[in-house]
Amino acid sequence: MSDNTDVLLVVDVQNDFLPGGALAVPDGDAVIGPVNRLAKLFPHLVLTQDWHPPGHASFASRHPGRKAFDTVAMPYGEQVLWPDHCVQGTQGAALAPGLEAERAELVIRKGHHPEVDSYSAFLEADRHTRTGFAGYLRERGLTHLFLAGLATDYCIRWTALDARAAGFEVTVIEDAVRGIDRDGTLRAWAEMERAGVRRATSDAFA
Ligand code: VGL
Ligand code: ZN
Repeated sequence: MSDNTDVLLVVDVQNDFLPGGALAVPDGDAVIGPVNRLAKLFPHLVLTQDWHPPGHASFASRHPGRKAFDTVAMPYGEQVLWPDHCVQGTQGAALAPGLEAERAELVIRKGHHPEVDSYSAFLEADRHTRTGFAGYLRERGLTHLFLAGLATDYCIRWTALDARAAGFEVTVIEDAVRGIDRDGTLRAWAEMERAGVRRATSDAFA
Protein backbone atom coordinates (compact mmCIF):
# COMPACT_ATOMS: atom_id res chain seq x y z
CA MET A 1 0.00 0.00 0.00
CA SER A 2 2.27 2.74 1.28
CA ASP A 3 4.68 4.53 -0.92
CA ASN A 4 8.27 4.96 -0.03
CA THR A 5 7.77 8.39 1.52
CA ASP A 6 5.47 7.01 4.25
CA VAL A 7 6.70 6.31 7.75
CA LEU A 8 4.89 4.62 10.61
CA LEU A 9 5.81 6.39 13.87
CA VAL A 10 5.05 4.24 16.92
CA VAL A 11 4.95 6.47 19.99
CA ASP A 12 5.87 5.35 23.51
CA VAL A 13 4.63 1.76 23.55
CA GLN A 14 6.49 1.15 26.81
CA ASN A 15 5.70 -0.85 29.93
CA ASP A 16 4.97 2.17 32.13
CA PHE A 17 2.15 3.27 29.81
CA LEU A 18 0.48 -0.16 29.76
CA PRO A 19 -1.93 -1.59 32.35
CA GLY A 20 0.04 -2.20 35.55
CA GLY A 21 2.63 0.44 34.65
CA ALA A 22 3.50 3.60 36.56
CA LEU A 23 1.49 5.85 34.22
CA ALA A 24 -0.92 3.34 32.74
CA VAL A 25 -3.04 4.55 29.82
CA PRO A 26 -6.52 3.00 30.03
CA ASP A 27 -6.70 0.11 27.56
CA GLY A 28 -3.20 1.02 26.39
CA ASP A 29 -2.30 -2.57 25.51
CA ALA A 30 -5.04 -2.54 22.85
CA VAL A 31 -2.68 -0.67 20.51
CA ILE A 32 -0.18 -3.52 20.33
CA GLY A 33 -2.18 -5.76 17.96
CA PRO A 34 -2.78 -3.10 15.30
CA VAL A 35 0.75 -1.70 15.70
CA ASN A 36 2.31 -5.12 15.14
CA ARG A 37 0.31 -5.64 11.98
CA LEU A 38 1.06 -2.17 10.63
CA ALA A 39 4.76 -2.39 11.50
CA LYS A 40 5.16 -5.12 8.87
CA LEU A 41 3.39 -3.13 6.14
CA PHE A 42 5.10 0.25 6.12
CA PRO A 43 8.25 0.91 4.12
CA HIS A 44 9.72 2.82 7.10
CA LEU A 45 9.26 2.35 10.81
CA VAL A 46 10.40 4.73 13.57
CA LEU A 47 9.75 4.48 17.32
CA THR A 48 9.79 6.97 20.17
CA GLN A 49 10.71 6.11 23.73
CA ASP A 50 9.95 8.35 26.70
CA TRP A 51 13.32 8.39 28.48
CA HIS A 52 13.63 10.43 31.66
CA PRO A 53 16.60 10.70 34.04
CA PRO A 54 15.78 9.90 37.70
CA GLY A 55 14.28 12.96 39.40
CA HIS A 56 13.00 14.46 36.15
CA ALA A 57 11.28 17.85 36.49
CA SER A 58 7.97 16.39 35.23
CA PHE A 59 7.79 13.99 38.19
CA ALA A 60 5.43 15.01 41.03
CA SER A 61 8.01 13.54 43.43
CA ARG A 62 10.31 16.45 42.55
CA HIS A 63 7.76 19.03 43.75
CA PRO A 64 7.16 18.98 47.51
CA GLY A 65 3.48 19.35 48.40
CA ARG A 66 2.32 18.47 44.89
CA LYS A 67 0.78 15.29 43.64
CA ALA A 68 0.56 13.51 40.33
CA PHE A 69 -1.75 15.19 37.77
CA ASP A 70 -1.42 18.61 39.46
CA THR A 71 -0.29 21.40 37.16
CA VAL A 72 2.67 23.66 37.98
CA ALA A 73 4.28 26.66 36.32
CA MET A 74 7.69 25.87 34.86
CA PRO A 75 10.04 28.42 33.31
CA TYR A 76 8.74 27.27 29.90
CA GLY A 77 5.03 27.22 30.80
CA GLU A 78 2.45 24.96 32.39
CA GLN A 79 3.49 21.43 33.20
CA VAL A 80 1.34 18.50 34.28
CA LEU A 81 3.08 16.52 37.01
CA TRP A 82 3.31 12.78 36.50
CA PRO A 83 4.10 9.78 38.61
CA ASP A 84 7.74 8.76 38.17
CA HIS A 85 7.73 6.92 34.83
CA CYS A 86 9.99 5.75 32.01
CA VAL A 87 13.19 6.24 33.99
CA GLN A 88 16.21 5.55 31.77
CA GLY A 89 17.27 1.92 31.83
CA THR A 90 14.37 0.62 33.94
CA GLN A 91 11.87 -2.08 33.01
CA GLY A 92 9.16 0.57 32.97
CA ALA A 93 10.98 2.43 30.22
CA ALA A 94 11.51 -0.70 28.13
CA LEU A 95 9.49 -1.19 24.95
CA ALA A 96 6.51 -3.47 25.56
CA PRO A 97 7.65 -7.09 25.27
CA GLY A 98 4.74 -7.82 22.90
CA LEU A 99 5.78 -5.08 20.47
CA GLU A 100 7.11 -6.51 17.22
CA ALA A 101 9.15 -3.63 15.93
CA GLU A 102 12.60 -5.04 15.19
CA ARG A 103 12.43 -3.38 11.77
CA ALA A 104 12.52 0.08 13.34
CA GLU A 105 15.15 2.25 11.64
CA LEU A 106 15.35 4.86 14.39
CA VAL A 107 14.35 5.15 18.03
CA ILE A 108 13.93 8.74 19.21
CA ARG A 109 14.42 9.10 22.96
CA LYS A 110 12.75 12.14 24.42
CA GLY A 111 12.44 13.81 27.79
CA HIS A 112 16.10 13.22 28.59
CA HIS A 113 16.87 16.81 29.59
CA PRO A 114 16.46 16.84 33.41
CA GLU A 115 14.57 20.15 33.56
CA VAL A 116 12.44 20.01 30.40
CA ASP A 117 9.65 17.62 29.43
CA SER A 118 9.09 16.51 25.87
CA TYR A 119 5.83 15.07 24.59
CA SER A 120 6.60 15.77 20.96
CA ALA A 121 9.00 13.82 18.80
CA PHE A 122 10.03 17.15 17.22
CA LEU A 123 10.19 19.89 19.86
CA GLU A 124 10.64 19.77 23.62
CA ALA A 125 8.18 21.43 26.00
CA ASP A 126 10.23 24.65 26.01
CA ARG A 127 9.00 24.80 22.35
CA HIS A 128 12.53 25.64 21.34
CA THR A 129 14.86 22.66 21.72
CA ARG A 130 14.71 20.41 18.67
CA THR A 131 15.12 16.64 18.60
CA GLY A 132 16.49 16.58 15.06
CA PHE A 133 13.62 14.42 13.80
CA ALA A 134 12.36 16.94 11.20
CA GLY A 135 15.85 17.05 9.69
CA TYR A 136 16.07 13.27 9.67
CA LEU A 137 12.75 12.96 7.83
CA ARG A 138 13.71 15.65 5.29
CA GLU A 139 17.13 14.19 4.60
CA ARG A 140 15.52 10.83 3.92
CA GLY A 141 12.67 12.23 1.82
CA LEU A 142 9.98 10.97 4.19
CA THR A 143 6.93 13.21 3.91
CA HIS A 144 3.91 11.45 5.42
CA LEU A 145 3.77 10.35 9.06
CA PHE A 146 1.27 7.75 10.23
CA LEU A 147 0.96 7.88 14.02
CA ALA A 148 0.18 5.03 16.40
CA GLY A 149 0.83 4.43 20.11
CA LEU A 150 0.37 6.40 23.36
CA ALA A 151 -1.02 8.71 24.48
CA THR A 152 -3.54 10.46 22.19
CA ASP A 153 -3.87 13.55 24.41
CA TYR A 154 -0.14 14.05 25.02
CA CYS A 155 2.61 12.56 22.91
CA ILE A 156 0.44 11.78 19.88
CA ARG A 157 -1.23 15.22 19.94
CA TRP A 158 2.00 17.23 20.33
CA THR A 159 3.83 15.15 17.76
CA ALA A 160 0.98 15.46 15.24
CA LEU A 161 0.67 19.24 15.66
CA ASP A 162 4.42 19.82 15.44
CA ALA A 163 4.64 17.59 12.37
CA ARG A 164 1.93 19.66 10.65
CA ALA A 165 3.68 22.90 11.62
CA ALA A 166 6.90 21.53 10.10
CA GLY A 167 5.09 20.81 6.83
CA PHE A 168 4.58 17.04 6.98
CA GLU A 169 1.41 15.17 6.11
CA VAL A 170 0.01 13.41 9.15
CA THR A 171 -2.51 10.62 9.60
CA VAL A 172 -3.40 9.26 13.04
CA ILE A 173 -4.53 5.63 13.06
CA GLU A 174 -7.43 5.85 15.47
CA ASP A 175 -7.70 2.23 16.60
CA ALA A 176 -3.92 2.14 17.18
CA VAL A 177 -3.88 4.99 19.75
CA ARG A 178 -5.34 5.44 23.25
CA GLY A 179 -5.59 8.50 25.52
CA ILE A 180 -4.93 9.16 29.21
CA ASP A 181 -7.94 11.40 29.89
CA ARG A 182 -11.30 11.15 28.09
CA ASP A 183 -12.05 14.89 27.77
CA GLY A 184 -8.45 15.69 26.94
CA THR A 185 -8.55 13.06 24.21
CA LEU A 186 -11.69 14.58 22.65
CA ARG A 187 -10.04 18.01 22.70
CA ALA A 188 -6.90 16.55 21.15
CA TRP A 189 -8.87 15.05 18.23
CA ALA A 190 -10.55 18.41 17.60
CA GLU A 191 -7.25 20.29 17.66
CA MET A 192 -5.56 17.77 15.39
CA GLU A 193 -8.44 17.95 12.89
CA ARG A 194 -8.22 21.75 12.82
CA ALA A 195 -4.52 21.47 12.03
CA GLY A 196 -5.19 19.24 9.02
CA VAL A 197 -4.32 15.93 10.64
CA ARG A 198 -6.15 13.06 8.94
CA ARG A 199 -7.68 10.01 10.59
CA ALA A 200 -7.69 6.43 9.37
CA THR A 201 -8.37 3.01 10.81
CA SER A 202 -5.80 0.23 10.64
CA ASP A 203 -8.03 -1.95 8.44
CA ALA A 204 -7.49 0.57 5.64
CA PHE A 205 -3.94 -0.80 5.35
CA ALA A 206 -3.34 -4.23 3.92
C1 VGL B 1 3.46 10.82 27.90
C2 VGL B 1 2.88 11.86 29.85
C3 VGL B 1 4.19 11.89 30.26
C4 VGL B 1 3.02 10.22 26.60
C5 VGL B 1 4.79 10.85 28.28
O1 VGL B 1 3.72 9.32 26.08
O2 VGL B 1 1.94 10.61 26.09
N1 VGL B 1 2.53 11.35 28.68
N2 VGL B 1 5.14 11.38 29.47
ZN1 ZN C 1 7.12 11.28 30.24
